[in-house]
Amino acid sequence: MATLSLSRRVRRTPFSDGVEAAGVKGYTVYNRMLLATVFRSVVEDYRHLKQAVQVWDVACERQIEIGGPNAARLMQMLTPRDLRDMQPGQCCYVPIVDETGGMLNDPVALKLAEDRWWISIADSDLLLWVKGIVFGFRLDVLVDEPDVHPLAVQGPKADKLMARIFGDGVRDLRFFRFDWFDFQGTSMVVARSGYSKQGGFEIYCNGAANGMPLWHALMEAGADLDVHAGCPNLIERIEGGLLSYGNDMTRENTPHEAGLGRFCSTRTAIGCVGRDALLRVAREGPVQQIRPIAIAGDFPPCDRAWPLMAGELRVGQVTSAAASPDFDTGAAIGMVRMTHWNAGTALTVVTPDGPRTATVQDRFWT
Ligand code: THG
Repeated sequence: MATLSLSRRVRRTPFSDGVEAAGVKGYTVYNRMLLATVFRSVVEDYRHLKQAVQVWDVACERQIEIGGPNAARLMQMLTPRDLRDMQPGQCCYVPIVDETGGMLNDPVALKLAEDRWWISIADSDLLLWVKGIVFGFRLDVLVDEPDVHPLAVQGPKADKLMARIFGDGVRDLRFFRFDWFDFQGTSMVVARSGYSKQGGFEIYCNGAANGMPLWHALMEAGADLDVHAGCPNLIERIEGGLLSYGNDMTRENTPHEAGLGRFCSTRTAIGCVGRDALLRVAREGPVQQIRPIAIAGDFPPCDRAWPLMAGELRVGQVTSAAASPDFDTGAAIGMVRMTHWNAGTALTVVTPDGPRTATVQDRFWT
């Protein structure tokens, strides 16, 4: 395979030196920034993630800071999730939709204060949409990218490692809650969250200059815990049903199609720009939806949508797939039309290496 040429348009992160020194073997580009995809091998990384602790450079989860008197109003314009009960110190997974109800992003929102929020974005230029809304509605807020860089600490030994750096207080954090903790004199947000089902934290590293000191501190403190550099793991995230924006859903899909209806409360999300469109689709129900799919036999890496067929009829597509060692199956995420989305339905997925049997599952593999 050819290599991907780097340039200034593909940004390094404050942790890139550490990622390179740890022997990164593959990258993708996410929000125009480097994101590692493999260190030892995807399978070795997967096994290690499930039994030890990893430090992930996820600085590509760029932050959008929204500050000012209209901050809460703006946030509710962006998402069909009802944010009225959200408290400072809480994280929320929030589908972001346009005026047609199409998904623009699926970030984690952090409420720092009534008038100050961060949006920790997936891979799309959400900043431009937010700035357009602010200008068009003449909102009284400032929008920018703060000097804040997420570093995830994931795996069963994450609590132990994090307590050594930030103190036992981190152990008391509940899922999707955050608080401020000191690192070498700088206060940083630490949340119990992250893009794996193995448990762990995300440190919102305050100041790029603190990036490598934080990286080294975690690596040194975790030596006896077998800490290793890692990254979001393809196999583990598919097993767990964690969606990837741009792969598993795009602007063509509503949150309901993406299976994110449980994060929408469209009726009470007053002010959401996609509210009318979503009220319509929520009443009718989606005609296609994300499903876990088991694929029999081997298959190549999934770098494009693979058609899902019922005989001659195209009834959906597979958008993420990987062989699962622990569940001894091909694990995949697909979008399936309602006529064929019931668990147990046997379909054919057309991979570049040929057709394979694909069976709709009733749940993901966790
Ligand atoms: N953490 C932070 N920012 C992010 C991601 C992250 N931005 C980009 C991307 N990931 C956004 N997508 C997701 C997808 C899933 C989850 C978080 C961000 C997630 N989902 C849990 C689940 O589905 O089990 C829990 C959701 C809930 O119950 O609220 O964690 O990972 N900072």
